[in-house]
Amino acid sequence: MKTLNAAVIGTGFMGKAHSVAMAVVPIIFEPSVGIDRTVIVDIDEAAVKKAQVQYGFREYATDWREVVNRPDIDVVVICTPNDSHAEIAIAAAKSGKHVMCEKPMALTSQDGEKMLAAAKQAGIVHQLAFNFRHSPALQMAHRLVKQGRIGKILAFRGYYLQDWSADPSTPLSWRFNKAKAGSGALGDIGSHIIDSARLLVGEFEAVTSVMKTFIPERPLPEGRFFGHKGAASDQKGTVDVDDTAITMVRFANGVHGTIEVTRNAYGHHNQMGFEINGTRGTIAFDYQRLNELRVAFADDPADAFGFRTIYSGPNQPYGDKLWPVAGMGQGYIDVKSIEWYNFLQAIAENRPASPNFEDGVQIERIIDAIQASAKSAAWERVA
Ligand code: SOE
Repeated sequence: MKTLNAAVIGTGFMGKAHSVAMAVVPIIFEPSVGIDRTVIVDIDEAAVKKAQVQYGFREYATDWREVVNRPDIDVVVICTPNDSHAEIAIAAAKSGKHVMCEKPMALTSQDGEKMLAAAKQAGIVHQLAFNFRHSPALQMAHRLVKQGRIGKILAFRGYYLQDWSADPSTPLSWRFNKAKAGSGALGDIGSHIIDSARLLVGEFEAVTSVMKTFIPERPLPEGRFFGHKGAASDQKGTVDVDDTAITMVRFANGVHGTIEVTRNAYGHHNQMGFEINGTRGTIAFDYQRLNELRVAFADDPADAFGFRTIYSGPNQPYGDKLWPVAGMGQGYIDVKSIEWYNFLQAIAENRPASPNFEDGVQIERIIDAIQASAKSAAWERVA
């Protein structure tokens, strides 16, 4: 069996998550190609030396440019802040490497289009790390929708609520800086629920939105800081991105929906979810209970009518490879390893991965339309 050599760029939360998934994916899923944790890259030498040992890489490096041009590297995994995604992905594609890129794809849809063009020209396999869509229960929801179990879709009610930035003393990381992040809650977490909405309901036609920054200034971090919480200095800096975006959506197939995102909702730690109402039932998913799907069907018996919970397990896509009994529970790394299995199979079978840079560009266009609508206070069509 062929083994691909991977370079992971970035040692933060996502560098770690991808490294763990790459370590477990061969054991859980037996993909048709292997993956070797060859080199990990970060400009901070102390951090990358530590990560090399902790995450199990053969080598470390501090210059991504050298690494993406190495002939022995097959796959580049981009886990850096958003402003460097385009440059790294384009260089990696030009050098013929397959690319797994963290979300949101880029700072603008124009940058996303350049990444897509480079990937297409090079004929590489490209995937965007919208990991939540791979949650087994969410995949079950997708299957039920496709089977017509809830009839014709009437409405989609989506949300992604977090609370790590609700505290004004949370330091000003790159996630609060437009030049580095592109947008705030909208791109960071809104992109995930937009991805799920496109998967479950279909393409967006037009949006109308309000956006707001609740906390316009934050303390600057003490030292290098990439995380969600951390030490703050006594100097302050300006937040120039949104803390919330509330959007009404008109899908191309006529369905109406709403999407609310914020990182300032105390009590909601990582609550990505949705409810879909159809002519024959309702499906509800909430990532904080990621093994569960709440369903209510019009043909349920009258004496047991209302929501009930079904559990993901061997019955869901890829479930036979995971744990033997429904309700045993899947978690964050199971989902991340499903993402890796999909990517490796796409490479092995020489076919497009999903979701890929085409999806990423369309999500960036939706983000552009949401931002335009928040300015114009009108409905904006999605390009
Ligand atoms: C921060 O809001 C964040 O780390 C996102 O960037 C991730 O995409 C999400 O998985 C968890 O929260």
